Amino acid sequence: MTYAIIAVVVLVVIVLFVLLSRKQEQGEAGLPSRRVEARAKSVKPAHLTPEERAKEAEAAKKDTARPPEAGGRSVPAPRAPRDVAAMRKGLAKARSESGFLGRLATLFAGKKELDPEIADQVEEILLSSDVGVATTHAILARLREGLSKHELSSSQAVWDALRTEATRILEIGGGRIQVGNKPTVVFMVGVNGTGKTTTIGKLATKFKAEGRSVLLAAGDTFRAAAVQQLEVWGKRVGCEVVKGKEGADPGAVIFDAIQKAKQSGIDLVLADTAGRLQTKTPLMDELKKIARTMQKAAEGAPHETLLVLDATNGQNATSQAKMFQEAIPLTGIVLTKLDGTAKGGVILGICDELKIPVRYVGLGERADDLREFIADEFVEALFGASAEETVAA
Ligand SMILES: Nc1nc2c(ncn2[C@@H]2O[C@H](COP(=O)(O)OP(=O)(O)OP(=O)(O)O)[C@@H](O)[C@H]2O)c(=O)[nH]1
Ligand SMILES: [Mg+2]
Repeated sequence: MTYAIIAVVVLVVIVLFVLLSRKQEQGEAGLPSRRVEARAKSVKPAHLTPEERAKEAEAAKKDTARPPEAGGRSVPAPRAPRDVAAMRKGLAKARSESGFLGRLATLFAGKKELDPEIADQVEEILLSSDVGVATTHAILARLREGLSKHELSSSQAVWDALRTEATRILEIGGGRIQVGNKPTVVFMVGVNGTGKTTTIGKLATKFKAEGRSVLLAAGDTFRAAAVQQLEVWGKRVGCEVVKGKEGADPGAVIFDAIQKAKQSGIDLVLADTAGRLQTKTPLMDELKKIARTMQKAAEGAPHETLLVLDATNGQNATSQAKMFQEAIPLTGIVLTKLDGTAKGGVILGICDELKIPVRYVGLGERADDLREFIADEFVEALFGASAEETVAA
């Protein structure tokens, strides 16, 4: 009898022990957010080398864009995505006092109470920064809604809302060319002077540095200078340039280039085209014809059709994008000369209205002034505080 009681007690203790340990496991599993939070807290901001810090400090001197302070509280800068410093330096004009972001920052700086007219003032800045009417109104509708519901009660909240909107608009894909096919054929199009040939040189530099073989096709056969410009890049980067006689059929030149690339096992063909034709053929018809010839040379070619737009053209760049999009299927945009404009809002309008992803942005004339477009990095470079500002805050 005594043994039976002891056996029952031991059994009860074992069952209780098993039940308790299970509950504990469930309890831990039920707190994922706390664990994520703890992990997030332990993530340190990306470490900057002394060189990068010096660069940031230099850029920050001319720089006025920074998140405002909410009621005197300094706001920690979000974790920096990779190499924001270089992007920020290229966007210095947009962040300057008279620039797109600089003007927005000035509007909010040091304000504890929000002016009821703030939405109108934001609207004026967005419109005059080439964001475009439709996109400005879409952003403003959300902002006004938040303000009327008192969800956006501080300048920091409005700033954050604007930043979130920018990220939402820009996160439609984009980023680098995928070199899947051999050869991957990239067709560069755009009106004259936007930076097609320069971008080809920059792209060739980038891909050669990654160990890819690159061939350049001189599809702008209408000007001898255009071929020479490409040859200079070819020499500099160390890749072959396939060209025809002046006035030759651009499609035929690009066809030859693709054939050559196939025979030599080249990874990437970058095909240049004219932005303005000296013949009677309209530009869009000529480009459609070249694309058809490319298809005959390699299956699926062109694998990328990149429209090169000059950011300093403002709203004209948006009209060009619409025009090209109607004529040929575009796979992405390269937005050049962002370093040369204080506006820079055109990128928001294009992504929002046309939904064409941005693959690269041009931030200068040098070979390494082409940056792969990453929405997070771009938004951080525009809206985020630089290292110096964060230290000062
Ligand atoms: N500041 C700055 N200048 C650039 C950028 N990209 C190109 N450029 C300059 O813009 C000018 C025109 O560039 P090109 O590459 O010749 O333009 P394109 O589209 O080939 O012109 P066409 O052949 O006439 O159609 C050159 O002086 C380039 O150095 C950039 O991102 N920033
Ligand atoms: Mg050119």
